[in-house]
Amino acid sequence: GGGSNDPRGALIVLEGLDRSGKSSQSARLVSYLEGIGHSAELWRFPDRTTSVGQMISAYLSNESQLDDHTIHLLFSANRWEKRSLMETKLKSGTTLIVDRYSYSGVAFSAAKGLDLHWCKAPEFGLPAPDLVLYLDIPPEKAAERGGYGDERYEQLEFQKKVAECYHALRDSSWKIIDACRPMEEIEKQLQGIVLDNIVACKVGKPISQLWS
Ligand code: FDM
Ligand code: MG
Repeated sequence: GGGSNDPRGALIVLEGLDRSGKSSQSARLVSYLEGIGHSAELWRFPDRTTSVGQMISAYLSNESQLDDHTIHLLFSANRWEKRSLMETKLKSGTTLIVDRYSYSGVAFSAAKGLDLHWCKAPEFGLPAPDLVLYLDIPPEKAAERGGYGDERYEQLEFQKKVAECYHALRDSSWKIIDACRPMEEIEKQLQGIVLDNIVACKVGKPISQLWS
């Protein structure tokens, strides 16, 4: 293994509002893929383990205050600091299932009123996902599920704005998943879509860059 002609892994991102089921479905997907013999890893952004990630975490838990532009750039920096490892893993054949990515970065900042194009700019050149699974749920329904914590952004009125901003980011790599259905039904649907996508990547589709 490891040769440059070996099949690469797929970069698969789950996006959606808080409480849409991203984290549960990401974890289930990785267990499923590993169970059928694929090399797969669960990643998430923000990655709170790095020093940039710790600044982000302090901001989200309201322990620190930051200018909206500053925190936006920190979220982006948190992806850039993981870029080379991301590319290494993909090239070595590992599929990455990523819980939130640049779309969260843009949608949450644009929902505060920052310019959409300004928000997208620092993401230019990051690896583009092969597939974005958008777990679609009305903000009111997500809020009804309970389990919003005390972190910044976990409020219904703000989530409504985030949903609108997500909408503006949809492109051909997106699959809209009805996230109001039972968890097992969604899980089965995602397994099928992801397997097809992994196969497509193995037959030589190159990794592209945001935003394409
Ligand atoms: N979030 C997440 C952003 O505002 N920008 C980003 O780039 C990313 C990746 O951080 F409210 C927001 C989305 C969410 C918060 O995410 C923490 P988790 O998934 O709840 O940890
Ligand atoms: Mg959260």
